[in-house]
Order: sequence, then C-alpha cells, then structure tokens
Amino acid sequence: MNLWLSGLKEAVPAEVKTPAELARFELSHVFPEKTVTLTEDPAMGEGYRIETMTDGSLHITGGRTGLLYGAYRLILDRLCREAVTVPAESFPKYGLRMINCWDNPDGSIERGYAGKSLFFKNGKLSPDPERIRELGRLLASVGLNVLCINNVNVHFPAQLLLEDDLPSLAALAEAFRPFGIRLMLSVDFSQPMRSGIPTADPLDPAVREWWKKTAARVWDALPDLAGFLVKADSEGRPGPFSYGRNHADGANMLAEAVEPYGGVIVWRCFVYNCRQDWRDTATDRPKAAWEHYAFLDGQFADNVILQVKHGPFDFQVREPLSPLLLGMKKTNLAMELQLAQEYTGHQIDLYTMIPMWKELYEELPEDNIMSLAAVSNLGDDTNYTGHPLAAVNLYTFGLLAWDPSADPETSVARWCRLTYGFASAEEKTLTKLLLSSRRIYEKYTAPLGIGWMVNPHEHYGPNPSGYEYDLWGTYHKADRNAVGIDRTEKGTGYLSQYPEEIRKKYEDPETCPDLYLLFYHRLPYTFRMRDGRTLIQRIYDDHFEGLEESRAMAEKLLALPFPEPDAGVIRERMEKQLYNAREWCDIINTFFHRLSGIPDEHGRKIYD
Ligand code: GCV
Repeated sequence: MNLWLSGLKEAVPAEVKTPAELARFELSHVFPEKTVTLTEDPAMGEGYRIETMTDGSLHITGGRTGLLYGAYRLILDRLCREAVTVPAESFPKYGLRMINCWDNPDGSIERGYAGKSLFFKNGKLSPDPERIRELGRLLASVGLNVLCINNVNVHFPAQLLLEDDLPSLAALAEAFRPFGIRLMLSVDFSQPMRSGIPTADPLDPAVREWWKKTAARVWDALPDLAGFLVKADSEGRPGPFSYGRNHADGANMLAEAVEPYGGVIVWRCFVYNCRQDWRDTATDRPKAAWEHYAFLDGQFADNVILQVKHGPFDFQVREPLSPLLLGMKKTNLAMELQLAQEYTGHQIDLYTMIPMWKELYEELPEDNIMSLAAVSNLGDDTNYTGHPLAAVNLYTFGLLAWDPSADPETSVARWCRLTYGFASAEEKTLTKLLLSSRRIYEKYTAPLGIGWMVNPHEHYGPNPSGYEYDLWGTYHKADRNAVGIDRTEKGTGYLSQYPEEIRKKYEDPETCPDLYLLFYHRLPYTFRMRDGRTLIQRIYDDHFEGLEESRAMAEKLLALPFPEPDAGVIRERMEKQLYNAREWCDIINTFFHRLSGIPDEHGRKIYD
C-alpha cells in the first residue's frame, strides 16, 4: 500500500543510504528503457534541472536533494501517463516544508484520526523500518523535507528524547536521510528544571548554559537536526511569561543555543487566554496573537521562525488570514496549516483542503512567509490517513509548499490518477467531488464564518452552544434577534489589526463577502444579504443544501470503482458522514429556528 506511489512496485531497500542512490534506484525501475543520468551540482541546493540529451536520454542536474526531487518529478509525470516535460528547472519556494506530528511517547496522537503513532510505542521510539521507508518516499516524492515527530504539548516522557533516547532518535534520523528528510523536535521550555536548575527563566545564565550544552549533545548525535519546535505559554505549556519575559527573550535564548549547528527555533504563536470568563466582553480571542507578537517585530534572532496558524482562531472551516502573517515584515514567518481534520470531519467526512489554502494565498503575498508547516494527518493505519481520500491533503500540501502557485484542479486530478488510475470520466468525477467537499462540509456545519458550534473537546459533530459558556473564548452570542460578534472598529477592534485594504473589504456588512459575514459582524436574523435573502434564510438554505449535496456526493462517490480495501473504508466513512451531515443540518436549523421563531420560507422540516 503506497498511496499515490502505488505505481512504484519495488520497495526501497534498506541499503539505499543517500538521496542520489535513492534517485538512481527509483529511476532504474520507472525508466528501464531510458538512461537517466545524474550530475550533482551542490550550488543548486534543493533545486534541479532536467534536460534531454542529443542521444534522447534524460539528464538531471541538481543539488544533493535536488537530484531526488528532479527524479520524482520525472517519475510522477511518467506514472501520470503524461509526457515528461523537459527542459524543466525548479527550486522550492520555501526552504522548510514541514510536517508537525502531534505524536506522544505512549503511541497516542493528539488529534490523530488514522490510528496510532508511526514512531512511538510504550514510551519509546520504536518505528517499523519498512513503514519509515514508505513514509519517507511519500514525503520526498512531493518535496517535503522536515518532520517534527513529537507533540508540541511535550508530556513526560517526551523530554527523554533529548536525554536517554538520543541514540534511537539518531537511528530514526538516519533512516529518513536518503529521503532528504530532516527531523525536528518539539521541546519543553521548562526542561532545564529536570536537571535541578530551579528556573527556566530565559535570561538566567544557568538556563542558557543548560540549553547550549544540550544543543551540543543533541547535534553531536543528529548533525542534520533541523531545529526545535516550541509551544510556550499556550494552553498550559510553560514559557517565558512565568518569569516576566517576552517571547523574543524566550525564542532568542534557544536560538543562540542552536545557532552554531545551523539549527532553527520554530516558535508557535498560538498564544491566547484559554481561561477566559465568558462574561468578559473586553477580550476577543482572535486578537490575542497580534497583541502578543506584533510589537516584537524585528526583535527575533535570524534563526527564529514564528509559526502562525493560518487563521486567528484555530483551524476552523472558514477563518480569515491571521493578521500576523501580514503585519510582521521584519520577522521570519511560517504559516501553519492542519492536515489532521480536527474541526473538519476527523478524516471521516470528506474535506479536501487545497481550495481553502488557495483562498489564504489570495490575501497572503507568497514572500511574506519563508516556510510552510502542516499538522500531520498520519497514523499507523494501513492507508496512513484513516480515510483513503484524506491522503490528497498530504500530497497537495507538499506541492503547495514547493510551489504556492500549484493549481488545485490539476494537483487533485494528478493525485487521483496516481492513486487509482481510473479512466478519464471517473477521474474527472472524483476530482470534482474532492474539490467540492470542503464547501459542502462548510454548508452543513457552523454558518458563514462563525466557527465552533462543535462538540467540545472532541470537535466532531454539532453542539451549537457547547462552548458558549466555557473558558475558550469561542462565543457566538446568538439570542432571539441576532448572532455574532462585531469585530470592526466599533466592536472588539480585531479588524483594526489588518492593513487598510483588508479592513475595507470586511468592515461593512453590506459589502463584506457572505462567507465571512458572521466572523466579523453581529447581525439580526432579518439582515438582508446581497442576494436578497435574509440571514436566517441563508442559514437554513445552506444547511439543507449541504445535506442534499453530501447525499449526492455519496451517490456519485460510491459508484466509482475503488479497489478494496479502500472501497470498504470509503463506504463505511461515507455512511458516517451522511449521519453527521443530517445531525448538523437539523441541529443548526432547529437551534436558530427556536431562537428566532422565523420559519423557513420553503416550509422544509425544521424541528420545533
Ligand atoms: C496540540 C488546539 C487543539 C490542541 C492542540 C492546540 C495547538 O487547541 O485542540 O489539541 O494542541 O490546538 O495547536 O497547540
């Protein structure tokens, strides 16, 4: 089972040790009739150039890993039955193309929907070498080059990765090396305290010294470790705030320790008050990241990257681009996406993400960020992603991280072809269904950008007021007249964190794009949308349509000739999706109907 690489019949042997050896191995099987020659040009780094020679053979010139990426380019074109496009030259847009796994040492995965960890079991690293080679191949084939293997919530005994477990970690790093993949580790900001230091204050000399010595030991064992990933002062994690320091103090202290080894500190900006009193109207959670970081612009060391979730909340179906990604011009930034379908259907409901990512790029200049990261959707299920069709998100994430101008339709169609090799009409159907899946899911879940409304903690299925009187800052404030929070200057002021042109686009409910209406505005149910419908009618319509469309999607999808075991898994998950869609539709419509007392203009069934 090798997902979109099912056309590669030979497993990568353990003897393959370098990217160039891997490139030769792969090419020899896919181009047996043709000589493909390789020349390493270190100056090309991760880039490659492919040319046809006068004798008709192909030649790849590239840096150490560039050769491998060039080889996969040729191989995927060939497996797609497309003419190999040469001459071709390509360099990745972002140097760090990262997958963040939220795997715990006990083998569980926070927000994991595809089984247990591929790396950990019973408190220890114990990967299956064959699966690591399969995974490495998948990631390399789409150009991904950094894998953070442990949860950003660093629970004991994950700290041991920097201590007793270093040799096993070094072995894992070696296993990924032929695939051009470097490991990264999530670290516990308070870890020096495990060694008897009474504080983790980033300005304390003993703490600084501890991190320097630790970095020296770690990089000695793993010379190509990419760096450390840090969640600090967030959802109960330790951080610099406990010592009256800011996050530049914290990140720069770690950056100094890893700098001699070329390491980076990827510092997450997911910082907000997760103990908010729901009665407190002065605090608006989406404003938090900006308030914690914007004033520090320009103060971070060169080897610090701030990793910012794409939206200001937390991976909802529809959120605007985080203002931090537009406002910190003097800071290295990474945008964090989430392949794990935490709020987007748990890898049960179909949800193809590339259309959503492309919307983010409509407002994000490509050069504002220097790296792209995604929370992993992987686990030890045979098909790696739980739902076989969820693998499209991993594949397209790789393409986007290499080249943000990747076209959604072509990318998804190629994934379909590589994975299933259907006839053209069936491939078109599947491509279309996948591309429409996000919008369908959006229609039957929380309306028009309001987000949340999910079952608390688990985050699957509807519960309109599940978080309403809770501590997490995620309120909709629906009453009998109106719903939403005013985030304009007249309201919480969140919108003021954006540049002028974005403010203008969203500030007036009359002109604000519909799908963001309830993210930015508090509106009466009788508010007239631009198409003439009332807000409440639009909510009802979207939900009925979402349910109908998911039924139509199921019918078309289940008629496609998927092979087993995928066919069975797809059927089983689609049944659950249909149940979920109906629950969402009926519960959201009933919720708003009971509050507003306004009937559906079309007289469809809503419960009293
Ligand atoms: C790893 C959300 C998730 C948490 C996750 C957190 C984060 O709150 O529900 O499981 O923790 O985001 O991104 O750090």
